[in-house]
Amino acid sequence: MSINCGIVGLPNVGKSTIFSAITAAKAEAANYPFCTIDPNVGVVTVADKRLDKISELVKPQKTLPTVVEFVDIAGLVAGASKGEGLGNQFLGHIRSVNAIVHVVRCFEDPNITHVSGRIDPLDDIGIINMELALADLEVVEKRLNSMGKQLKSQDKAIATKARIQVPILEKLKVELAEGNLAKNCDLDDEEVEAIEDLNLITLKKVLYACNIDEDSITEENEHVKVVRELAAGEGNGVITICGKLESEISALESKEEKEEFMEAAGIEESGLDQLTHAAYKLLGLRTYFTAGEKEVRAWTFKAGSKAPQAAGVIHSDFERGFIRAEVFNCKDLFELGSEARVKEAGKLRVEGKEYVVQDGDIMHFRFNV
Ligand SMILES: Nc1nc2c(ncn2[C@@H]2O[C@H](COP(=O)(O)OP(=O)(O)OP(=O)(O)O)[C@@H](O)[C@H]2O)c(=O)[nH]1
Ligand SMILES: [Mg+2]
Repeated sequence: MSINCGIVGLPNVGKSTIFSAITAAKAEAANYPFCTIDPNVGVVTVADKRLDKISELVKPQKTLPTVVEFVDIAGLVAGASKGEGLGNQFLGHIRSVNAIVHVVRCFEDPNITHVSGRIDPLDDIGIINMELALADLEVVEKRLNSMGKQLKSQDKAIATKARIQVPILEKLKVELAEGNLAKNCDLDDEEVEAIEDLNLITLKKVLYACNIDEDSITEENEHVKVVRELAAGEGNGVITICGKLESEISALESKEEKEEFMEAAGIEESGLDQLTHAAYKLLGLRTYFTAGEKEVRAWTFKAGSKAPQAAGVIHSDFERGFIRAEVFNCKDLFELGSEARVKEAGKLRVEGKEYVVQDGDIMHFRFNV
């Protein structure tokens, strides 16, 4: 399971600047609304000090971190859902992502055009949410229109599914048309599952990335405070990132230079690390490791997963043919220094199908298919 995030926001708020900085891919960035006309996809690795430490101890041939994929699309404007601007054409590219990164302009700079001519994060977020809701409305209406046939289908499974979906879709249609987000429509878990295949964007969790100026790094500005309040009420996440500095940092060659630059600017965690860590937190994701002479590797799984499901992240065969897992936590490895000593100390456990995998576990799966 690798996770992916879709980046949305108004034009010219710094989406591509942040995207390029974090992926060091060459997404176009220019002071020109709508310069992103192709979806840009970038894959980044998730920094994890524990992985480095395990590698130091195990000395494998290779070390593989987990990754997060980011998709950069063109800015959305009011009316995008009715064909204004270019953004809504690209919403299709982010329908299947796990989370939305919503870039909000929280920096003042008279040289950089704002589409509404003033900096107002709540207003900006409102415009984007309205467009996302209307884009989802289109999907819901399309599905509703095709329901007549399905309700009459000879295939019982299709007819039953349609009967379950119709009332949920009707409810969503009314709410989305008013600009309400699908996740605020009081759907219970079963209802959400029943319409999962629609991939509604406004059902996804959001991470607000406030693009701030240099002065606001050490002292939070008023725009960011407003976004924080909003996000807290929604159960969404917030990070602050200075697009301008991040792009300067990404241009530096060595790790030392980057660290020096960040320290001088007062940046504690790079934009990329902030983004990936916040996304993990927002989505309830955890990391386990596999460690052998050939390869030490980090894997992403959902908190609360039992051993077979966690094994399925590596390969579906591991889940299907799961027999047992040999487990110890990386903390034990760090304390004792080697797997042999972990074993001697009786810290290596054999766990079965009901074991709930913990963050930082080092897993060895036994399976048979
Ligand atoms: N002052 C300042 N300028 C920034 C910052 N981030 C981005 N910019 C500038 O804002 C302009 C637009 O940035 P982009 O990254 O292309 O914006 P975008 O959101 O991708 O825009 P579209 O793709 O057109 O929707 C560029 O001239 C950037 O240099 C920032 O943190 N501070
Ligand atoms: Mg762009």
